[in-house]
Amino acid sequence: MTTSASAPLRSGALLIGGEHVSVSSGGTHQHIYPGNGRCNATIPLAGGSEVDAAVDSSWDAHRQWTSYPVDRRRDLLMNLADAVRDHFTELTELNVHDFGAPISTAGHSVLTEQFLRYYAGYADKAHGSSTPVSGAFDVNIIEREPYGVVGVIAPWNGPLVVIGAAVAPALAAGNAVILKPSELASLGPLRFGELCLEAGLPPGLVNVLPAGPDGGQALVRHPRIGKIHFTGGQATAQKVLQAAATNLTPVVAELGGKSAFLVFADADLDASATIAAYQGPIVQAGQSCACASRILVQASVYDAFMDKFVAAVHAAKIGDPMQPDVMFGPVVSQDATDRILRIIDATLSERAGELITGGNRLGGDLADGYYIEPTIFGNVDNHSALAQNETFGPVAAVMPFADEADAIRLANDTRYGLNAFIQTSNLKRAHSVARHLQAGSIWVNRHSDIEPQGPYGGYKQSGFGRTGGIEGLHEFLQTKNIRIGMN
Ligand code: TXE
Repeated sequence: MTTSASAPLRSGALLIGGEHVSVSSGGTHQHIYPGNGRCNATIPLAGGSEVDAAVDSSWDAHRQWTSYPVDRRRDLLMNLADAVRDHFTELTELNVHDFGAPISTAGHSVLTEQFLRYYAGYADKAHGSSTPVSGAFDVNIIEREPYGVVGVIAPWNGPLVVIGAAVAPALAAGNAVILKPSELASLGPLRFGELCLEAGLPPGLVNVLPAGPDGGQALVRHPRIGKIHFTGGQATAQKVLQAAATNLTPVVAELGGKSAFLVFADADLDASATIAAYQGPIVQAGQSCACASRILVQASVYDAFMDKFVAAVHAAKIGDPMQPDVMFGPVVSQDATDRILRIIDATLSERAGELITGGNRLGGDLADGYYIEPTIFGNVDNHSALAQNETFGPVAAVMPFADEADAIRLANDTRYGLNAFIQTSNLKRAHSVARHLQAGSIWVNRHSDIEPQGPYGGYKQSGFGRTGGIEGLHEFLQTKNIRIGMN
């Protein structure tokens, strides 16, 4: 079976100053559709010269943007939210074409719209304050000012989410944005850039520069970039921070995780199994920063939970991401396929866990796509590579714990700290355990659900800085203190 979305060949582009650029100095990327392994787009990649042009264009647009009254900026961001809403179907399908997310869970632009509306509301409220000072008649004013031009580097697995979480607050704070999507997922971001123009934002206020590592480095190193907002993996974040050191450019880092999903004996095991399946190997085939990749189960209910968990994972329909009833789709690329199968093989050869289900690449009708069976390992050693490294694929590591203290110890025994999940009917325990978990976002009796109202970000090596909430706005404002002598 070839997937029904044997995606039509599209041409990508850069968007600089409101103009499409299809010939660039960074080469091109032949984009492969993960559902059938065939090229569905040719993407021009930005190099240093396109970054320079985008920076010039962005500073011009920033000056124009900050000349607008704040209520006009607010209204234009609301217009953009309306445009995103009105193009939901198109943006969802572009998500599928970009990285093979099943269309049933690819409606990320709903979040883009939510973040745009939330931060539009701040556009005319991102104010400073004043404070009394020792000189009785002096005036002391605390201003909050935009950086000017900021760079937003997005991962392939959720560019529209990152656009909402980072581009929306940056614009509301008065900045212009150079958005660098991953070369693996730039069709949706490019369409977003076009919608910015259609909504009436100044050309160049949101420039879209698909690029690989070289273009990304050129952006980070550029001396006229005020701040970098990076979302991606730890290894890349280290390269970004090294490049940012060139000009001491501040960075926000939203990175990966190895999130623990705790199931206590008093939890609703049916609900816990369903949430763990969804949050673990199923959604986006485990390719989510919020993936519950370590499932810790109280020993007394371990077997009962495992039976339910396996059944819930097997209940997810596997197939063509464009089919609305499909819940489980391909991983993003051949490289990802090879990397994940290596992790499975190493776990087996090291005897780091018992293979309960899965472990193979799917063939037959799906052989042309990058499909790996949802895989569960049981009784996993928490010090194993499987338990300590982000797999970013459909592989769950399940292990037992004795009691609350043991659960907290195991959950925190990781270099990451992005999310943690607690399943229990005892909310005193939930609150106490949540206080002891070293993670930026704790979810109790539910799956993760990023919303603009709650700040999201990592502890430890899952990053620093926050998206969402007033914290997310302040990431794009600098503080200036002005004291006026009046004596
Ligand atoms: O990341 P990569 P991917 C994390 C997720 C996983 C990773 C997957 O946990 O670790 O993102 O996304 C660009 N200089 N999150 O594979 O490879 C690259 O082109 C500058 C966490 O895309 O790190 C892409 O645009 N840029 C998140 C971006 O960096 C460089 C939620 C990320 O690439 C570069 C979603 C370089 N040297 C995913 N090399 C959260 N915490 O919210 C590559 N890039």
